[in-house]
Amino acid sequence: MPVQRYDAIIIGAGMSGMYQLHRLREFGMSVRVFEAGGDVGGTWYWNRYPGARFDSESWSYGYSFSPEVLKEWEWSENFAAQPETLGYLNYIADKFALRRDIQFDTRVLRASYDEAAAEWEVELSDGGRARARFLITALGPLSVPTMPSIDGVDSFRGESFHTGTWPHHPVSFEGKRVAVIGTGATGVQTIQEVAKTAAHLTVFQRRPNWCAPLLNSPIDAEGQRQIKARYPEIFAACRDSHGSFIHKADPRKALDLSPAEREAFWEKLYGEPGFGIWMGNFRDVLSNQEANDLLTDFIAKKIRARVKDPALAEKLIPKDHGFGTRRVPLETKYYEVYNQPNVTLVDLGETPIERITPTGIKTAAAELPFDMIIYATGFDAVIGGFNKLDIRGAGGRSLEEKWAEGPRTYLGLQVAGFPNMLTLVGPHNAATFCNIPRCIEQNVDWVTGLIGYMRQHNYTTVVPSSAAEDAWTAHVMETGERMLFTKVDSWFMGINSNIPGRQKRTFLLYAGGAPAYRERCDEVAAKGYEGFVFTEGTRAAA
Ligand code: NA7
Repeated sequence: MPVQRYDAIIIGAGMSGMYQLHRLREFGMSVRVFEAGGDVGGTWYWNRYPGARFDSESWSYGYSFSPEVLKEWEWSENFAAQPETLGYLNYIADKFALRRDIQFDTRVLRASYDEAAAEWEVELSDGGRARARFLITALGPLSVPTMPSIDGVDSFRGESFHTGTWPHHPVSFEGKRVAVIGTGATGVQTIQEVAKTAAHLTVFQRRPNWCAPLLNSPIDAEGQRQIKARYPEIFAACRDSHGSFIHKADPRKALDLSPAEREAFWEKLYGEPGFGIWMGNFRDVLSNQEANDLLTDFIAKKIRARVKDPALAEKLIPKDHGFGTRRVPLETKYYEVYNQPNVTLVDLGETPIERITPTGIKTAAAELPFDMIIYATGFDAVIGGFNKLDIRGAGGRSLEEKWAEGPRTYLGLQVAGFPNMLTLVGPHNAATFCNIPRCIEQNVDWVTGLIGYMRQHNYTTVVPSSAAEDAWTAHVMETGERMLFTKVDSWFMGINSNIPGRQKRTFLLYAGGAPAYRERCDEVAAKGYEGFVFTEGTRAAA
């Protein structure tokens, strides 16, 4: 097969890859997107599990770049379900005729930098190869599902699915004995849905998470009108908030208030939709242990009030971390599910799983028969997609080896030694801890600006200096240190019990907040891309 040649290769046709393709077309560049899935959508293409939906307000989640899209598209609910989001991304792909530049069902297996030609070459799962000056990774931070490292997983003879690779055909739970392993944000959404129809649902919980009410609702015609009128205000509010959600931290400190004042505020937040209780709380609750303990006690009381069996309630209350220090799953009657006669909780702390058998799951206490096992066991987060790719930079250096002790980047967008590779939503980038499309737009607009600048100046390559990379990495660690979530095991910290070597904490996100991150990116650009090194001239690039 002849080598295909482009100006830029984008890996992934999810929200970031789609928008990057759209923006690079402005330069008249030839761009090719390679996508492992059969269509656009990324996360929303793969995660079709029952109950999958936004925890972001729908109208704060969509792209903001097109006034026409904002006028045309209407979300049916304040927190839309996965089929609607996938429908939205299909509508975007149609509207901007994106598919003609996307090659589906094609996984990039390897990417290597050819220094002499100043080009990237990728090897594709269809046996083809492609070359381009720019390599833009749009891999998604949660795109490599991980199965549990439990003996016998392959031996089960019933139906079994990982939530992140859910089948396209309808799956019925009716009359079935279903097991769900995992109680993260995904497990919680799945459990609520499966409990409605399964003959019996058994939840295998290793560690509970702190969940809070989603309080979803439909959007009526008047609501649609108001949302459309308020879009500029909505996006301005997101721009201004730490995580780009419409929920902005309250400037007061919990510890400065009386218990009655605190409780009243928390009651209000607990009764409101979305992430307000996490992102819109007092400004010290995620950084000060004493403040966090008070909030944690408040949420524990709520759980005790909602679960009828007190012993069961205690099992559902996390004891190893405070509220908000891991990803908060938003729920719709999740705790009430455990009051149903067809639902059982197995606490793996008391009775660990010994193995999966051909007919079910054997714990330390019993052998339980199942018709279906659902693995909601999470992802090789943030760096998993990069490691899977086998990326080789200048001098053949492996990115996985470079990141063996944790990621090192400049602005979470580029890596020293990997010229012209740009990492959308990469590690140490604010987009990883964000109402993600808001930060995706910032990332893509910034990368587009950089490429435009290079074209203007006839620059062939861009790469960060080691000093810039060192300084950014130190800054990421320093901002992380202030937050309680860096003291707790979670995927934020690169912990994955199912992957050898991933038991040591290394901070994968950026905790300085989206506004500060955007300011820093803008400042770097305004100073002629300070910290980046360019080479001039036209080499044999596409
Ligand atoms: P998470 O948040 O990583 O949750 C995975 C869950 O699976 C969690 O409860 C784990 O328990 C559990 N798990 C993982 N491996 C095992 C084994 N071997 N045995 C038992 N239980 C296990 O992934 P999600 O998909 O829920 O959410 C990922 C993100 O997607 C989420 O934050 C949203 O932003 C969207 P643990 O807590 O590690 O003890």
